Amino acid sequence: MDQSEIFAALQSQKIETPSWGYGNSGTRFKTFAAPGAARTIWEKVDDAAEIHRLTGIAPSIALHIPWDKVSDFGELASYGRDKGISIGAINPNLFQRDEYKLGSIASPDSATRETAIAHILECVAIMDQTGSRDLSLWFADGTNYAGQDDLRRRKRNFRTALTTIHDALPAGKRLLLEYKFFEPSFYYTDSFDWGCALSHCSAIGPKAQVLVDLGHHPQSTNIEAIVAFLLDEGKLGGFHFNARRYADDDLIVGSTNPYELFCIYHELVSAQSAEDRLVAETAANVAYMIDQSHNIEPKLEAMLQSVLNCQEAFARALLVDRNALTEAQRNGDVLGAHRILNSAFHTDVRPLLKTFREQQGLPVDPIAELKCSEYVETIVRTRGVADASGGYPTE
Ligand code: PSV
Ligand code: MN
Repeated sequence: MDQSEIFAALQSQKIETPSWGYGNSGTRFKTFAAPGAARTIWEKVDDAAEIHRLTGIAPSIALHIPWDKVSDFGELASYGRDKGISIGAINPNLFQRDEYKLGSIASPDSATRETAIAHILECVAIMDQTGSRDLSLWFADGTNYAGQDDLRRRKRNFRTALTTIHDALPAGKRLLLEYKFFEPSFYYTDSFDWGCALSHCSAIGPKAQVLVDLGHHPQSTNIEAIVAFLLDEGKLGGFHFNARRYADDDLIVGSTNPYELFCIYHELVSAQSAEDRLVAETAANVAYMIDQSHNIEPKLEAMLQSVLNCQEAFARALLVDRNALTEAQRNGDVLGAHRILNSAFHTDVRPLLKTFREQQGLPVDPIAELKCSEYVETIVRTRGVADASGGYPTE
């Protein structure tokens, strides 16, 4: 790729930020209130717009319902539009009602399953008002003990509900099914891994695809291999980017896992130019979303750093000498092929990205620009310190 092709690719990159990454959040031990953290979805859209202003590649925000519920979603969409932000994936909340103690769509209780389906269908209606393409589904459903429930019955209920939802989706909309190997259930999870999610998505229809959250795998899982497999099946729908040390830790994407992120982008870049049309189309439609709630990090700086880390990983993947790599692979040159890939990974792309930003009229050093920006000073002054939960009550 020459520089103009690389710049065209960098210009087309998009990363969606999550509404839940802009408000106060914490661990089950403590939520530290961050000065200036967004208190409403309107303020979250403002923050997303600031991240987009600084990077030029974060033009949408994902919503979590009912956390981000408003009386008029059309108004929210037009508020975002005025600021250059569109409403991205809609994430129904299927884990915070008392009824969901034994699960939502896989619950043994049919009334609970109906409640969950009704909530998801409400989210499908919201997608229409916001212009969202993707319904992003994560289920906390599972069991804690062997024998607690009938696993095959749960699987069937899960599949039946997903089919109802899939069939209710208008043309052009997608259902993205997430998986997670444990937590909050510790014995069994109904959508427990990518194979399980793929099997459901293949069975229920063409509008269903798998969503890969980087935090949802056991240690050492080769996530780029999952990505390659799902791309080849035409079933990779999107990502929830983050990084992990132990489990679903919500760390900044690319902080603990820069090589993994690079290898993932490498698979995506090669799929984008695949001869197989299904693979190329699937790669072109992948939704790149961040799923992180920061606890001690400054909110906006953490989100900005996350977007920039994705940009760096993508830029490095664009530098891979694909012809040389293919030849080395065909010749069985094990380490030669490995070195070709790694030489792109080890390239310092910061000068390239600086030139790219200059050319795009974007801030050359987005972190420095944020740190001295009037925006941060204003939100700290006007929003103050919002209530945070999880600590000792104050007198
Ligand atoms: C669950 O760990 C998850 O990754 C799901 O994507 C949720 O939608 C998100 O976190 C926020 O709770
Ligand atoms: Mn997720």
